[in-house]
Amino acid sequence: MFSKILIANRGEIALRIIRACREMGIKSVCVYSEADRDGPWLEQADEAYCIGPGPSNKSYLDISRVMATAEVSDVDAIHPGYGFLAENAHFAEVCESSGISFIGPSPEAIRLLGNKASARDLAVKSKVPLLPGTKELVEDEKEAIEIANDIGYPVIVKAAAGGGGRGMRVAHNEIALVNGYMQARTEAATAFGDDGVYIEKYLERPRHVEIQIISDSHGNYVYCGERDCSLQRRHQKLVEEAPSPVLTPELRQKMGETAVRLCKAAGYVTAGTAEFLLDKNGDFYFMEVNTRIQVEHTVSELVTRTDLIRAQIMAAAGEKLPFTQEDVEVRGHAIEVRINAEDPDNGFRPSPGTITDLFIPGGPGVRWDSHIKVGYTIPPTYDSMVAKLLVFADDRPQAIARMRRALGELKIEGVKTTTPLHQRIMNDGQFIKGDVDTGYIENVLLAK
Ligand code: MV4
Repeated sequence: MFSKILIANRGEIALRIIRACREMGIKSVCVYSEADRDGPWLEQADEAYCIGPGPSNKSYLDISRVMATAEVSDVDAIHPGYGFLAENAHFAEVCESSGISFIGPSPEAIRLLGNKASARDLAVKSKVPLLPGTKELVEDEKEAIEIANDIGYPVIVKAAAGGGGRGMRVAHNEIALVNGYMQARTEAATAFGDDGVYIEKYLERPRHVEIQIISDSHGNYVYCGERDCSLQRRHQKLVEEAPSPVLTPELRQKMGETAVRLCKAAGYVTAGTAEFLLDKNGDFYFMEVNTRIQVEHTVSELVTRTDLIRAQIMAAAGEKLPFTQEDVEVRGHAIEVRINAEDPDNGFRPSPGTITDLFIPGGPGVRWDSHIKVGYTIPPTYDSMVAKLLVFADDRPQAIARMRRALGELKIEGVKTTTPLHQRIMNDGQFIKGDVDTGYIENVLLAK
């Protein structure tokens, strides 16, 4: 097992990884930027080193600064968390060639699955259900029109190098397609330095259901149930829950086995998430694999009683997973809300600043994953998520009641947060019925 791990991240996920390390008897080393000098998570780490100025490209994304600290502090492994360098195949390669374990997938698996077109190709070969669409990249608008006529409108043009909703254009007719095709290519070239695009049939207002998988280098693959992440705004998730209100045990098993089949075909070892869209008929379609630990991994931890960060570390160290598929049953119901320092009444504008008062919810079935404390100044430099509030209960109605209670206890003064919006969601009739989809927040709740 490793004796020391460097955490190339910040905030709540840095603290989450520190906690796993401490429980495993592993020393933790944090790197941080000048904007994060007062980060409360740094006090919890065994060592912390400033590696540069606030802007991410001069600190958290600067591979040479991260690696120099890894060498000097003599760590065995690096945990990238999510965001920053987590899905950077080159970084994983640099770690490997420096004799430091990257706690994540191999560079080959990141490349294969990170490109949505090659992931789609692998899905076809692995008999994973997909929406009708292209087998190869679409080279010109004439070809785009032919494909769209073939599969029928509406269609969606997606950047192969994109993901998480970036570089997509929906088209309901030929004129929109010709425009969307060019826009998607231009946007992809600028954003990702790769203008490859593919086309798929567009599914209107699906549910977003993703499968958590974890595997080790001994060929053990386990799926840890699903998460329903349909409540999003502009591709930013607001609420995640497990199990999905609409999945049957049969469908869960089918989606789980599908996700495992795909990850096995990719030679994927570590935690990962296969994202699917689910339609009204209960048919599911593969979208993409997120080759990292995700923000909402916590929801799956609660319903499967696993520790996914611990499992990730064990897998990276060459050990066997501490559980098998037979051990992992989904029990009870978990809900997570993301508390962002944003003003929901003003277009979700970031609301950085100093926390002047704080009451953290607790009691039965409540989990608080956050790095904030009174007196801490949330910098404007990074993502606005400041806490994940989770509840766990026997069933969904009790989990919702518990979340209402926990949100009622929560007090964060000094900055605006998404807490009032979450109160509204937990009291919304349609959410309570479980009758929501990916368009719900923008088209229904915020339009009310
Ligand atoms: C789609 C889709 C409808 N049809 N693909 C957005 C994130 C990316 N992973 C896939 N996305 C979508 N792909 C087809 N063929 C609708 C979305 C989508 C969406 C997906 C999940 C959660 C929220 C969403 C919001 C808008 C669009």
